[in-house]
Amino acid sequence: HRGHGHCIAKGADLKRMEAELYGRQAGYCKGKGGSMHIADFDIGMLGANGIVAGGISIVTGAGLAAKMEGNRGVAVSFFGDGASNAGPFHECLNIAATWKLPMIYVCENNLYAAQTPAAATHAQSDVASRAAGYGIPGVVVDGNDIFAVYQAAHAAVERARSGAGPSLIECKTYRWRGHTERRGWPDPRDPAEIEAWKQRDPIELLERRLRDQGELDDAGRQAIEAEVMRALDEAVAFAEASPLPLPEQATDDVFAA
Ligand SMILES: Cc1ncc(C[n+]2csc(CCOP(=O)(O)OP(=O)(O)O)c2C)c(N)n1
Ligand SMILES: [Mg+2]
Repeated sequence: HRGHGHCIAKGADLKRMEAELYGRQAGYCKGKGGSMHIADFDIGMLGANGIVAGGISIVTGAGLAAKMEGNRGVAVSFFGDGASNAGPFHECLNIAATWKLPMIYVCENNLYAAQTPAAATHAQSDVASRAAGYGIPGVVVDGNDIFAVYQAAHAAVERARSGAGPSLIECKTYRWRGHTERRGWPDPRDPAEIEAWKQRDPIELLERRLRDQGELDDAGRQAIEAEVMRALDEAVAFAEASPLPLPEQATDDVFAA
């Protein structure tokens, strides 16, 4: 589900996203890609990816395209701590640094790759420190603090637009639910650790800060919640009204098998 928030933030259509989750024809991938492969090229969302680290190479290609076209575009790749151990991460950081591509690599480090704790696969706790090996800036930020993320992202966008090249931002965060809730795949994490992170819910942290600053009150909070629920209800109704793909469409849009 890593890509869902990115799609929404980038302006993807909730209705077409929901229809894809339902496996319906009106979905982003006509109901055949599923939750993990939602893409919308029209808004510059190149797609989430079920291949761990696969998206990093695709987005580095977009960074190269932006540089060649000179269009001030900045390509942003989101991936996990597990993905940062895969070859594409290292190959792409190396070439993007060498060619000074307008790129931001955002590692959402939730401390586990599926069920495996990062300490079992990383000799160093900070992925950001790897940036030094490629001669680019690497920063660690509190990924649950939207303002800290915004500041780091702003600096990285400026750097990319100035022609200085890529940055690596490591956002420390957490996944509340297990990687999978399939039977036979128990969640190995300490319940106290999960609880401690729940106390640092990024949405609640934002809400608290906005209330402290007098930017949000109960009525404002309720209005946002009502708007979100309305949009979700509309998306679900849209998805349920769309037909399933037909058997004869099974091989449409399939380029290789
Ligand atoms: C190339 C590849 N290898 C293995 C998998 C199986 N797999 C799915 S999720 C995952 C762990 C990814 O870890 P991380 O990047 O930290 O993402 P998170 O589990 O935190 O969402 C693995 C190995 C895969 N999808 N793709
Ligand atoms: Mg992870």
